[in-house]
Amino acid sequence: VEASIPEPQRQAWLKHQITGFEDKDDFEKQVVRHVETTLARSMFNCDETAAYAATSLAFRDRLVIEWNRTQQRQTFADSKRVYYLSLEFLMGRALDNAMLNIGLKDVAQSGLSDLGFRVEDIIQQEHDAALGNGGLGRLAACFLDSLASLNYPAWGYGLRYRYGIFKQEIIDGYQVEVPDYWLDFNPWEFPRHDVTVDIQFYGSVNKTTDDTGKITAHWEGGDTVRAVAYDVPIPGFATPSTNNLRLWSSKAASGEFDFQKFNNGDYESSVGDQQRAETISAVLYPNDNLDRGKELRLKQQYFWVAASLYDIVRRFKKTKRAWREFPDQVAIQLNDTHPTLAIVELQRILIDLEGLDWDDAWSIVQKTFGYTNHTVLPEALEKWSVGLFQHLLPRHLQIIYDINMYFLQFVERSFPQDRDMLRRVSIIEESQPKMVRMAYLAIVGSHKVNGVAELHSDLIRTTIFKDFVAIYGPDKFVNVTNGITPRRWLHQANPGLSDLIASKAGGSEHFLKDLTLLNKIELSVDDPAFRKEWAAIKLANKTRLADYIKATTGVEVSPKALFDVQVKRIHEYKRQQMNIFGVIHRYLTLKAQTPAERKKAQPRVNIFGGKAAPGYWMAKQIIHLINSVGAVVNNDPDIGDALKVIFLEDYNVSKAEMIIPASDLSEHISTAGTEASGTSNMKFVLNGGLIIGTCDGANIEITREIGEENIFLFGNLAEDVDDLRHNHTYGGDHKVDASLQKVFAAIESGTFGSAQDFSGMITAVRDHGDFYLVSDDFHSYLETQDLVDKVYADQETWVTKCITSVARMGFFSSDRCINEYAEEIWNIEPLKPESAAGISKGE
Ligand code: GP0
Repeated sequence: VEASIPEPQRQAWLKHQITGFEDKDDFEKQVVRHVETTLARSMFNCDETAAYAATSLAFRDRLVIEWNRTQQRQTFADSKRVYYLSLEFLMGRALDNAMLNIGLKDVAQSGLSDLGFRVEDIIQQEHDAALGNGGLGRLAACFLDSLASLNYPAWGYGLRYRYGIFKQEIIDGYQVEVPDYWLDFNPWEFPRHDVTVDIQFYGSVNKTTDDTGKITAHWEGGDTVRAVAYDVPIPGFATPSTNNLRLWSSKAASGEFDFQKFNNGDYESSVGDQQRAETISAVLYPNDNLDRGKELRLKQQYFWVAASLYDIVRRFKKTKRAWREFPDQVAIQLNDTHPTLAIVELQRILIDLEGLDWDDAWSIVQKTFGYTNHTVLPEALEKWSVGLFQHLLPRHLQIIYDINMYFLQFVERSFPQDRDMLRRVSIIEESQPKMVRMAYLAIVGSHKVNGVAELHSDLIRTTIFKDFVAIYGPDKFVNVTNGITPRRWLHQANPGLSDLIASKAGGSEHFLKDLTLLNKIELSVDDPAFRKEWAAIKLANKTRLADYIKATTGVEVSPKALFDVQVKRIHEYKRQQMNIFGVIHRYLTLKAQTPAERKKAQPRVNIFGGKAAPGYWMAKQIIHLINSVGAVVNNDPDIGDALKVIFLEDYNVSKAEMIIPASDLSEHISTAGTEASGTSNMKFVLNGGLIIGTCDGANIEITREIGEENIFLFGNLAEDVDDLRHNHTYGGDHKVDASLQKVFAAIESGTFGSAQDFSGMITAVRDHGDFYLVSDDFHSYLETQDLVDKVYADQETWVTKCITSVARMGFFSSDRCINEYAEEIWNIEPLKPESAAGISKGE
């Protein structure tokens, strides 16, 4: 390509090679230029919003230059790429991350100060990019950071929702949802109006036979919607590599209007078509760990998957390679079953459009895909009705039936004696109505299936996917324990602690790229100066959070109290109800004490945060109870600083960055066997907080790494859950724990407002089988919380546990996790820029 450009023109281009700013003076110049030309403002009306915009644009200029180079480098090297398909990317803010990853935050800080601004205030101007619900979406964002930081040739593909996860307001103690329109000003995306794909829906299938007798299917008619690419640059840390996140936006295929209709005077309906098309990428579905089976959701999935595959195939075709080499050039990872249609779509492209034989095509498909499972909860496993498929994607349904037929023939040959096997593993569930089981389709079409923590991977092998292990053998099912990026979750969120660690662990450029270097700080665990600084940093982080609590809720909390935090989506399986029942128990205990006894109690602040899915009635009831308990406890003069209960509104990524570093104790208390991994558990420990948790998800591996003396584990084990549940229903004398009964009595006597408002939470435990084992675990939970108080009272011991834990957290970097995917699933290599050190110089 480059050779085709004539020499004089080449010289002209090269002479004017663009570079980003390098130093403070340069930075200021770029900011002023953007204020005056891009924003058409001046020093007289440059407010913080404008300063944020101009600063972002100055950084964006730098990113774009490296991003172009990275893409060129990857194209020239013709290296294998990985494509991470995720319906959710919970990115949070971009500016602070860009400053730190590029390594020029200091420059920006002093430059902004010269111009009259504080960098912290400017960073706060940015709206979170909240295109995700919870752990699954944030994991995808951490993965993008690691992929770029490790120089892997990788793209993310997702949807550009006009509305991300709703904004949560708490009004009179109840959650109210407000739309999150976040695109008013977004400097981090580049619309690519020239990169579009027309996506087909509905219609019908015709088959034709050629002279040789070969049958070809043609999908015809129906509606067309246009996908437009929006690109978001993803900077690596301490490397020039800058990857791409491509998000698709929908619009009417005919452009602005259907001119036919418009000219016929049917203006309204021509605008209506436009709006219908735009609906596809309008809004993120706000459910976490729940499948709702809505038609628009399936439309979103196909729209996104078809546009992404068209793009990937187009890129591959430019290399002029043979189709069988496709899996040597392309790895596609399916983040949960949401993109499973990609399997069917690639098979369709290969057989219907490219004319490959079924078997050749299918072998390419299987080698290309990997599937990550994120949950064993049955209500979260995706199924779509055959009728809906037939209507929306008739050709895809035929291909699914064929995939299933060949698969079942294979199973029948291997297990001729097990007749029930075919019914159990069929991709089509023979229910009323018939359903397509997406997880089964994903397994059949992938070469590797992974769980996200050891316990979870064991559970999928022995429970929900047991038959498939028998069919394919154990090697297809692997574990890749989740990880988090230490750049955002330590360096950015907790600069004080990051700097202190860096002083012992070889500098931040080193330990943030090789998190196992954290172990160096264990040598300083007894160093009084180090310990003092450590404690001071925690106190400063808690003071910052206390100020925020005061400003947003009006409640005054003491930064000296033990901060006990549970922030995550509200879900019965995550058991915020158990936490608030425990808080009520503590309140009742304090009330029964004399003032002198109360003085001796460990003061605590219980902090909650998290969104409930708008249709999740029980989760909303839990939020309401937390707020109602807070209203009573926080205003009870008997209690004072001994106990405060806070619900922080609208928990999101940027709030997590403030809350997590301020925690002493965080709660990860899901019913054993239900939380696939959890990732905030890792963030809290990395920031010098201890955790109270069940033997579930990654808590188990955290315990193995940091030592069981450094974690507060309690509760029943996953292997006992089924028996306990069975006993609740059939055991006869199922009795609610005595302390919990007292809590229920207090609620029912109206201590926290109308008892009726909370009756669902009580009957779930007392009368409806206590599916989540709240009563079974309650006693051990309370005992363990008492133990926490005892240990916390001895601050020397506490700090030792914190430092030791952080020192042993190296394993949980998403860099380790991405390297495992690269080696065991994708078979890709990093593509290092020539001088990875010269981050501000490019190559
Ligand atoms: C799993 F199935 N997760 C789902 C889902 O729909 N949404 C979602 O966020 C989460 C798991 O619950 C997790 O255990 C896990 O760490 C995360 O996916 C990433 O693997 C905690 O959030």
